[in-house]
Amino acid sequence: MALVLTQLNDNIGTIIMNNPDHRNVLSSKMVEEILQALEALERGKARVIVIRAYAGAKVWSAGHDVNELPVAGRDPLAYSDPLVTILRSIQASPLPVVAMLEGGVWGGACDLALSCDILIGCPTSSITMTPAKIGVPYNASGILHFMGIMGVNIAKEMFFSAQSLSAERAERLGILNHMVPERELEEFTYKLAGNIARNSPLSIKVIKEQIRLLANAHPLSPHTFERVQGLRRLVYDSKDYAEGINAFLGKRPPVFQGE
Ligand code: YXS
Repeated sequence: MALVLTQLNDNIGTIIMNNPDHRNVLSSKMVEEILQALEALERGKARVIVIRAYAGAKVWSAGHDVNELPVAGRDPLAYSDPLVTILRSIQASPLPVVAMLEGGVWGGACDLALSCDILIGCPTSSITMTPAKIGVPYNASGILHFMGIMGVNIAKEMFFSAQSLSAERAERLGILNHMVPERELEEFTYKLAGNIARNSPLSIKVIKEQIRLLANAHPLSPHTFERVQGLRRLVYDSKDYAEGINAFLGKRPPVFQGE
């Protein structure tokens, strides 16, 4: 059964994550289907893309599939990881991508939403960053992404506490472009998408790529890069990383030892 539905109306493409039983978890299969939908819409007549969950979702996406996190000793968010790949694809897409958020956004799904160009939520769309809850060392590009969008202090609070950020606060902080009542979410999203679709696609494509290039222009010495990778290895090589995953799969709270 397809995990993703794709639609195209009036130059507006829609990618619907449609796996309610597993809360739209970003399994490699789900990610592959999102990627195929994105590439098909880019080749077609779409001028803007909306990515959303099935209507009425209480969970937009539960994030990375914990069953697919590698055992301790391997980088859980490596460059070629399916989730990390789709983040780059959305950020590099020539089309503006609008995240229509209803329901909770968890873990790597937060980075998926934040990789979109415009985020529109409703009161049910909370945002929860979970690496510390599971013992995962988030990756450098993801952390820079969060810092750039919400600032260092809010990023630290989200990563350290793994507590949910309400949609109201997310809008106040500029993480959501808009928060609208749930019953108006779809109409509001597609009205904005329609405005975008009527503008110059070439101008938008170039401006989006300029913003991406300038936002990622971080001079990082090889030494600093290697130090970051070494720090992350301390975590994904740790007993805590294995404990976090086993606790999640065993549906019990983790007991972290700090080693
Ligand atoms: O037990 P069954 O087979 O029915 O499956 C259950 C859950 O196990 C499954 N599921 C997941 N499976 C793998 N990976 C997940 N992330 C995941 N989330 C859920 O979906 C079925 C229904 O889940 P259930 O019964 O818990 O649904 P619920 O409505 O009571 O609760 C919805 C959630 C989202 C509050 C709850 O499922 C939940 O807390 N899920 C985990 C959210 C989370 O911690 N995600 C972060 C994953 S790790 C990640 O994204 C990155 C590596 S990082 O952490 O670095 O950002």
